[in-house]
Amino acid sequence: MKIDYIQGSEELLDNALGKAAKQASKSTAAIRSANIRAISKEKAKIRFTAEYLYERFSKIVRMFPTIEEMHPFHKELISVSLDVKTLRENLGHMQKTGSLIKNIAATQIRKIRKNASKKDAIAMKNQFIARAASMLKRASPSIEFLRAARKEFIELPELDFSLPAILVAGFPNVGKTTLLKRLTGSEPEIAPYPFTTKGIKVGHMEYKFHEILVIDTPGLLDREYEKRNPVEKKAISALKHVAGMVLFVVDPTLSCGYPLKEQVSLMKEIKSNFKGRKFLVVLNKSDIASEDEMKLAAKLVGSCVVSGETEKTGLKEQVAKVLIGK
Ligand SMILES: Nc1nc2c(ncn2[C@@H]2O[C@H](COP(=O)(O)OP(=O)(O)OP(=O)(O)O)[C@@H](O)[C@H]2O)c(=O)[nH]1
Ligand SMILES: [Mg+2]
Repeated sequence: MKIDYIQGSEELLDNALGKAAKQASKSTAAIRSANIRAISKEKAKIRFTAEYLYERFSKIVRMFPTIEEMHPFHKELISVSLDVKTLRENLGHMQKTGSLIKNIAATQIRKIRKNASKKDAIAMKNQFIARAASMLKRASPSIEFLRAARKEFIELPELDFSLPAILVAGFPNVGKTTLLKRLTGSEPEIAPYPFTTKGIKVGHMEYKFHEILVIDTPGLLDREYEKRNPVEKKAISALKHVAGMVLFVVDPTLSCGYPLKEQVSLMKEIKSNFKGRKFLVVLNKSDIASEDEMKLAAKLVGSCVVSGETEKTGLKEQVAKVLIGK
């Protein structure tokens, strides 16, 4: 989702003042009388500063989508990462601040029009800037909230829900993202620590002229929904809202840092919670797993495919066959 960069409050004021000063000089340059020109310039500075700020604030409000109109999947991803009520309140605060600044500007300009001297006009403008600055300072926490919220919105995955999809799930650090890379050739972030993937990442895989989505999800621990962190909750949202096959990744070695028993327990839970889905288990890291580790894992998970750094088992074909059925 596209949302333009949002300036911080200080940057916003600096830009507003800079732009307004330029516009004010330009718009009053033709006035002959030096005194009238100077007074008009102060009025113009007030007007252009207020217009700039009002326009920016309104734009911020317009850029955020209406939560109610979003796809349920996106809606849920947003509500696990931020408080939607606070988002609404902060957007309301933006709109109000913009209008208030505009009103203060109108009052100050009216005062200058009542036969103010050049000195008075400068004082009125300074008063306006001081009030606008203090309002921006007060709006600063809202602006910061919205800057952080923007990051969550732009990270929302763009999905074509009509395409067949593979959801890659499993414990943290078991190699889910590596598998996305193996299946799609994309270059996602992979690292030897848990919770590297913090959002839903999508890759595309082609198989016999079928376009297939491969959706990488953050790692899940074997625990109840209420105890899960927001990053885990995003994975659950994907499983809930994307009607695809589940590719459950198991690390039979201990290199991920989580016992096989817990991984198998999570596997069973996901299988029973998302019944009716095609389900395939991948035993990953076969290149470093011992024969015993592979045997034990295979016994505990039942039917599965094998993957690893040096594995040439036609993983893509095996996975696609389960999904497409040919
Ligand atoms: N030897 C070996 N290492 C692997 C394999 N797959 C992944 N790894 C390593 O395991 C670590 C975790 O890999 P990721 O792909 O980031 O794992 P993930 O499941 O996406 O992790 P999170 O996003 O944190 O949940 C990295 O150091 C990878 O290089 C494999 O088949 N063999
Ligand atoms: Mg990952």
